[in-house]
Amino acid sequence: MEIVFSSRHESEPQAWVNALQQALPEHQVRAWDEGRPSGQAQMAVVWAPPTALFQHEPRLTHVFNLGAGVDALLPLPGMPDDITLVRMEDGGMAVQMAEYVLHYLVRVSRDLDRYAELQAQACWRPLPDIDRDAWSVGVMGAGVMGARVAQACAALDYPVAVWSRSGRPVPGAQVYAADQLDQFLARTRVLVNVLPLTDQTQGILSQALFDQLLPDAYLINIARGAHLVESDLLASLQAGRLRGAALDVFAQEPLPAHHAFWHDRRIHVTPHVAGASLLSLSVQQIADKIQALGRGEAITGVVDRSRQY
Ligand code: NDP
Ligand code: OXD
Repeated sequence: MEIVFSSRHESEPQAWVNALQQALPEHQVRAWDEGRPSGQAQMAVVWAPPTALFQHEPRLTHVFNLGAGVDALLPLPGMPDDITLVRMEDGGMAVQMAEYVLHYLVRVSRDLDRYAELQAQACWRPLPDIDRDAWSVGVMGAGVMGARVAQACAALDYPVAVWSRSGRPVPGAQVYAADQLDQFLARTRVLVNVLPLTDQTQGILSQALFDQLLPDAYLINIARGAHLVESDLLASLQAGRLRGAALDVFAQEPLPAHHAFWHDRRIHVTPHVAGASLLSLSVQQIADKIQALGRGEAITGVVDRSRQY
């Protein structure tokens, strides 16, 4: 079987091709070349592939996405409905997402930015002790990423709740189902978004939602930029409704140099790096799934196109 690799974001695609080939010696793996398509590929491993892939490779049955989110893949024109889309499940990302959230949670709840300011003035001034109960964390999304994030926060004794479509349980966290969003928000001070981007979740991080959080709230968005209504975040910060935000994802990436987020001291910006899929773990996962399919077994991580995740 021929397997093609196509990633617009990968600086070293050959490293992925080599690793996939090593893990799947019984198949032929090659970097997809728009100028020289074979038309014989049955499976593709991709991140933001060109639409020409689907025009020139009509035998594709499975597409493996190198990321967890398939929001950029689903709308690609020309992708046949009968291709099975398989997303990355963890691939080393979940622990990085948990680290990212813990970093900003601890930073805000332990006044670490204020200590940095005090150091600049050579000022030795202990601030009040943490009241951990006042730092309730609410995680939107209880999937692979959300569950790991919630458990990491719970392990540091922060009060944690998760909100998801089905109300899926997460050990150590209070669980809220889709119709309990109001109750979830009313007990949340640090809001973490790890939802997939779908028609239902686009623009969910809005002023109306921020207004329901506990006072002096903080936002951590590590899912997708289009979840956030950017002007509502700025208005909520201005109104003192939110105290700050850590943002890893943006409506436009790279974030334009003139964007207000770069220059607002209450906002921490990172360039979509909260969780990167790691080569060895990702390749092993994809190879295991391709081998399972070869044995006629079912695999996990298949995208439900009607739900868009
Ligand atoms: P999963 O599919 O494992 O989990 C998604 C969760 O969101 C599930 O709990 C699901 O509910 C819930 N959900 C989906 N739609 C809704 C809705 N309308 N209302 C309430 N809950 C909903 O995804 P992952 O955890 O693997 O990844 C989540 C997202 O994180 C990705 O889609 C991607 O956008 C982002 N991401 C960002 C990265 C970065 O570097 N910044 C890295 C990796 C991921 P249910 O459990 O009921 O299905
Ligand atoms: C992903 C991402 O969805 O890296 O995996 O954003």
